[in-house]
Amino acid sequence: MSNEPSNESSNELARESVTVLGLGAMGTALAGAFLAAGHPTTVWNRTAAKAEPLVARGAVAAASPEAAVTASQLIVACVLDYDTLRSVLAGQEAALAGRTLVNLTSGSPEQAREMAEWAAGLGLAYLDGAIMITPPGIGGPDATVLYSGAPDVLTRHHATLAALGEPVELGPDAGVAGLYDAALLGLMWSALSGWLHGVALVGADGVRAADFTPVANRWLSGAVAGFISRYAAQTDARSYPGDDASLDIHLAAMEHLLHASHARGIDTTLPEVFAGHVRQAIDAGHGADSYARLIEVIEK
Ligand code: FVH
Repeated sequence: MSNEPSNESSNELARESVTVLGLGAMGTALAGAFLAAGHPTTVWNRTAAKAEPLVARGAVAAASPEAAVTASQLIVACVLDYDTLRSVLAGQEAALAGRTLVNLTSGSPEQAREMAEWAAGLGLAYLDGAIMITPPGIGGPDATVLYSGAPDVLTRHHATLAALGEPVELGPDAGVAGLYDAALLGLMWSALSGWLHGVALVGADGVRAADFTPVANRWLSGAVAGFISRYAAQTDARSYPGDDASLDIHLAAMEHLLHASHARGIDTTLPEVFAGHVRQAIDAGHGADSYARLIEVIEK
């Protein structure tokens, strides 16, 4: 019998160790994904009992942040906020030097840049990240994680971090992942509230959300995604030819939506917001331009 390791055990040997700091809903999902991908995983959480289900799956529970930090070269953190992470890492500066911290805690671009500066002072490689999915989706096909910061970190740890979701690299400025996060969440809330407005509107006439939603999703992922791509080019060029649909046409359609909503007693706050933007642009003489013209209203 050969002494050579099988392919499977060589792969096991190749999987790097990782430490996860924070076992809330998200940290637990992250640690679970690393375990599922075969990474030796050390975990630490303020409330130690949350580590137990992961230990049952093969994780090692560290008794202190210091033990967690020294267990792996790669440390992935996901706690409440940046202040919490700084408090967890306080006193670990010597242990952190020479390691890599991937911070998937949500925060502002400014907090990320400050954290990157702090890490640079310690000789700690720092990558900031933003998770664009909820915990049950981690490791699944719709999971995307945005990263920005130390350029070589994602390259070195790509295979490990890919266990969480598709890694998207956004360059060396640690603040950019958080900036995209805020922008994309704004987009998500606009879409969700727009969809709920639609559900309320059709629901008032007896249509179920389950019947409306496939039509809404087809519209969003096809035509609306296409409008966005077209208007991205116009926005960058600061030129908004209204050759597909002018703001005058949009406002007329918005008046129909407002009328239908009023007639059914539905809250009109949301359509009033975008109708307000369109009216401002039309009042400034841009009624023949495309919807992309509103960037100049929004930017002020
Ligand atoms: N859940 C989600 O869908 C979103 C998706 C996008 C990214 N966010 C961000 O992820 C961070 C953690 O979110 P979470 O959902 O895991 O939150 P919780 O389940 O509430 O867990 C919070 C963890 O933070 C620990 N923690 C809180 N305060 C302290 C402290 N003073 N010292 C040490 N640890 C602390 C908490 O520990 P414990 O309460 O279990 O002892 C949890 O581990 C967050 O930035 C989201 O915005 C999630």
